[in-house]
Amino acid sequence: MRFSLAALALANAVTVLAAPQVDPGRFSCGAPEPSAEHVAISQAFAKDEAMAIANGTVTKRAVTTIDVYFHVVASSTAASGGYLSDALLNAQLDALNAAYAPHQYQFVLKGIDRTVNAAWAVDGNGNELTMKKALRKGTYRSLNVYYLKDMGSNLGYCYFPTTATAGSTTYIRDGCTVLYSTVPGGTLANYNKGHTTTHEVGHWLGLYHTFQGGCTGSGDSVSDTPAQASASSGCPVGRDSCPSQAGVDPIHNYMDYSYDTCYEEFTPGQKARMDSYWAAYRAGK
Ligand SMILES: [Ca+2]
Ligand SMILES: [Zn+2]
Repeated sequence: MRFSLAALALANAVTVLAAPQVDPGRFSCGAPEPSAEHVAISQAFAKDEAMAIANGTVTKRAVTTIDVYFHVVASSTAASGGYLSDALLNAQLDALNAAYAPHQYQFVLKGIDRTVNAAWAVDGNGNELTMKKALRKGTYRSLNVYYLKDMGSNLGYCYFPTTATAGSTTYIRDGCTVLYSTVPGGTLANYNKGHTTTHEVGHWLGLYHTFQGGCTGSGDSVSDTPAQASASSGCPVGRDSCPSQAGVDPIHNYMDYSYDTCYEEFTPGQKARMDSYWAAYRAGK
């Protein structure tokens, strides 16, 4: 992860003063570093998933349908203020569905709302919970995505599934915050095919970055994503940042940091992990 939660808060505190622009050459995700406890849960899932494969007892799932609420939080009603149109948001939904359809996840758009609030439209200045208290819809199995005008140096962040009591801070905070210009047809070059949202929703479904943990140890706790020393940038075909480990870097994986046009897949192991987290933490909630 590029940012710990504390570092993220600090970076964003600086953002308020300096307002650095996103480096268009670089993807950057602000999802929090998974806790040791969360990694232990992923490791336990990994064991169960491997055993199910070995025993031939993998549960065949029907399509999982996920209700989605898109919240546009803009600084003005101008397109340049982040005021996304229905057409752009529908294109975003299509991109998300195209990425997840091979893994039996379907996203159904339940609502779009738009808020013009210059303070809320800038991430990291202490308004996250207030904004989400006002806007969040559905339950813990519903996906809420907040499209903001200004995310500082990040393109997005999202929270991992965990135990969350309705009404708690953890519950209210749940969801994804994404830079408005990353939607298909958006203005952010190289990252405007909608897959920042695809990447962030991967976190929401329990996935870590493919470069989590670097070359050694349990990495991202998924056995079929090759170990990776650090995030990729662009589309570096053949990159092999852990030469002593099997496989080249998974640069085409949605959980790396590649260009949108370079992203192609989740692995069967990641699909199994999303299913494990969904069943344990979000289904029926
Ligand atoms: Ca791995
Ligand atoms: Zn990420």
